[in-house]
Amino acid sequence: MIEFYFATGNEHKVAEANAVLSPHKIKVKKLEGIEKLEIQHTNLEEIAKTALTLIVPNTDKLVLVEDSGLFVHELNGFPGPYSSYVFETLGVDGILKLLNDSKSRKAEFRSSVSFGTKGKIFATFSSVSEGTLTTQAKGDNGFGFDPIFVPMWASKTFGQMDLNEKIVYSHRSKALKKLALWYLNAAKTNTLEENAIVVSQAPQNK
Ligand code: ITT
Repeated sequence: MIEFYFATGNEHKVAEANAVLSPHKIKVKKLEGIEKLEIQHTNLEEIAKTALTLIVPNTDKLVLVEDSGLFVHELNGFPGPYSSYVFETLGVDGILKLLNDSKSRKAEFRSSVSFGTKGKIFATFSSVSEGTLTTQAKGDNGFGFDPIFVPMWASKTFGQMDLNEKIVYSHRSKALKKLALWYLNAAKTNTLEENAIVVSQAPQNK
């Protein structure tokens, strides 16, 4: 079993990553002892990469960082990269109120996963899950905006799905699958570092 370490404070993300990556013989553990710092930016990839940049100089573990958000079409993409803060302040009900009179209830979840180790960022993958927002919260599973999001081709919210159903549709599972397929191939062909971005170098002995 290969071990990846997920730098996150969100246990749901770790559980989702394990559900997606265990068929690929990858075990995901929460990275302990190194703080994850999140910059403000409009681009999720930049947020994930920058968070990883601050972690990889201090570890020899294979680390992944994920940044995600809910982008509501009628609200011009709000809350997007600010989803975590908006969930804490306005919550699910706040988003439903903002959408009260809207014609469109289209929304999408986006996810960016950045991966690296030992002062290098190896790769970053992004994915989207398109769907619609309900008029009321349904289901207690998952976290965040799960109770109001129905992914395209489904008839219930993420909040009404168990984890194995959610990962059929979720933005995070799609990005993690890209990571797994890339990693397994790159490890086999010895090309993990082919496009690596070096963020810190080991001190040189003089
Ligand atoms: P870490 O930063 O510690 O990884 P977090 O939960 O704060 O955990 P983000 O900064 O990526 O994660 O914030 C994403 C927010 O977007 C999250 O708090 C939810 O409100 C929402 N979100 C993202 N993915 C979601 C999902 O799969 N289901 C429900 N809400 C989600």
